Amino acid sequence: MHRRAVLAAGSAVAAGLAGCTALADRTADHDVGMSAHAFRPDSLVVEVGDTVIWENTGSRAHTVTAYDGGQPEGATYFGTGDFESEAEAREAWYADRAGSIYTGDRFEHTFKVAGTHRYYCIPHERGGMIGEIVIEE
Ligand SMILES: [Cu+2]
Repeated sequence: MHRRAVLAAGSAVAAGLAGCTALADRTADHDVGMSAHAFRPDSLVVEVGDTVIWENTGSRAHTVTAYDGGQPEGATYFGTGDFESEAEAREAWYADRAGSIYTGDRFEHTFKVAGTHRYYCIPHERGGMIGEIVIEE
């Protein structure tokens, strides 16, 4: 399984209002990229306390949206946009595409609970754009 240290990403983090940075700031690395309808890799193993950085490396708009029922006990919702739950994120996306990230945009989340965190892209879920982040102790 793919495993790597996550960079400290000082500048990317500081610049990242809501976890997204502008195209011009694409100097740091990312952990999960996005093609037309897939997260790459679709499964990533990191450790508790690690920050995972997604980047839209494709040309379509995507979301990162955690499945409410797909998180380990005690884990909080994560996803693009400023939402508190999967239901809220879905509603906002269907209303006006809120929560979308575009080519070069980033999203990051620091995982504090061990276990498997499942997520998907709202517009491409049916096309199989589903991923998981496995957090090890
Ligand atoms: Cu997508």
